[in-house]
Amino acid sequence: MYKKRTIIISNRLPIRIEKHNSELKFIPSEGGLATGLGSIYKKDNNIWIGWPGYIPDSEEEKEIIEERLKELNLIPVFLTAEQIEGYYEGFSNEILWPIFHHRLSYAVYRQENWQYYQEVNQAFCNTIWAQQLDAKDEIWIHDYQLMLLPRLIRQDDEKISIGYFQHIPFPPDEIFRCIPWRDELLKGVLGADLIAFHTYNDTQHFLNACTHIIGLTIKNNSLQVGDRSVYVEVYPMGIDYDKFSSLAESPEVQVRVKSLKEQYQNRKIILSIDRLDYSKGILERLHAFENFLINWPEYHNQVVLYMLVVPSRDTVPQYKRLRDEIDRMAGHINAVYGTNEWTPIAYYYNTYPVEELSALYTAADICLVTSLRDGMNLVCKEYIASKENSLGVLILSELAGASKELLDAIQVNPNAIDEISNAIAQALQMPKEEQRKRMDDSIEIVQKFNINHWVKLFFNRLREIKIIQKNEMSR
Ligand code: GDG
Repeated sequence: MYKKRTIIISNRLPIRIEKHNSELKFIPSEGGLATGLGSIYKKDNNIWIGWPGYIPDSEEEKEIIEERLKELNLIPVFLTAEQIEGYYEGFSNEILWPIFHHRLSYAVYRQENWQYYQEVNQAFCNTIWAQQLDAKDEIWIHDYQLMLLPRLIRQDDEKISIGYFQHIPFPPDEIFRCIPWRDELLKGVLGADLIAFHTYNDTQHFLNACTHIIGLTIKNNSLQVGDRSVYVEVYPMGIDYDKFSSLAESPEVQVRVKSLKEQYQNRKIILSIDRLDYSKGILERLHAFENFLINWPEYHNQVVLYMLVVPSRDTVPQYKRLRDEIDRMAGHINAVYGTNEWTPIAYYYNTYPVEELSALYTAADICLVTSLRDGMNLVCKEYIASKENSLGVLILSELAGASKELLDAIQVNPNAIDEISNAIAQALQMPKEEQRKRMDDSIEIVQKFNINHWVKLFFNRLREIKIIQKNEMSR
């Protein structure tokens, strides 16, 4: 009897390939998604398909990579430098990312990048079909780089199970309408049986786009796409709770926490960690911190803003400009408010091992998340998971998906500079008992709705939907 397979597809494989002295190294990704889906793709004949993030320099090297990845249940889609520029940097990151994060003026519409986007989505589809799929197989596609893929797969198989999860927000339909290729993008995603987002608002925006832009109707809680029912639902992603809570208690991390506290001489540590991205509100945070220093001079020399910015997309012009602006602002604040004894901002543009992140989370008195738009934001959940045995306060943007779950955080509007600086003062003055109570309530949520729970719920529902669809067809 045929054993059904589960196939995960995302732009990037959960691995990084590096070449040192002509030797290839395969470094597994530690990201939440890789961990959560690890128990699935590594099992039986299941696989994960994606770009390996590496361009082989010969056919021979390509074959070696394919062989090595196959042993790990990973199947690569090799892309050329032009394809990466057009499909990934050009279309995904210069059209979809800004539009989906409400930055219309940042979008750069180029017809040739649309061609690349279609070409690469087709290349993913070809790789999938080369695996000789069966109608019983299940496919889970991740994120906005692959919006056309569900339909491409569906065209060849009416029955196969397809789920699509979008990790970034879906914008209101009038914003989405700005994209010249919006109809094709919507129809592409609608090849899936279950389309999921982090928040209820995202699902509503997607449904509005489908009804207002391409005239679909909704019946029995599902979109009617030809004679198929397509379900659009909310699945807020969680983190690997146990990993972060146990890391925080590990001797190695505890030693580092102690040294961080000593280094900052018991000043209160305000922590922020983000990829370099204009959606994360890094400049707004710096303005708010400066405002805080102006309005609460009694906290001079008592706090430090530890700001870790992780390098990302810095070949894209807006990201490069943003980086320059952050450098300038952080330098300005340190120069104007700093003294011989005290540097207000410890700013690092770097990537750290997860143990270092854990030490920062554990040591931090405040975690400051000021995203202008964020699908979910996992950093704030990782902070909470690190706080079983230490105190801390989360200040969270109400425009991050996580704000819908973490109601015990101090929630702020990231555009309201005064509100953020007041929130910093409120967090610093919060009594210990209140900190503990709020943190314990948040821990309960982050622990329960963890990454494994998310994966399980999604697959259970996808299976349920296939049964509903089958019953509808036989009626
Ligand atoms: C997208 C959506 C959504 C960060 N620096 C280092 C490092 N990280 C890890 C964090 C965290 C992850 O990166 C960042 O996740 P976020 O959720 O905050 O943000 P995006 O990268 O924008 O992710 C977002 C997410 O997808 C999931 O659906 O929540 O809204 O934009 O896990 O720990 N990890 C290591 N070193 C670093 O320096 N090892």
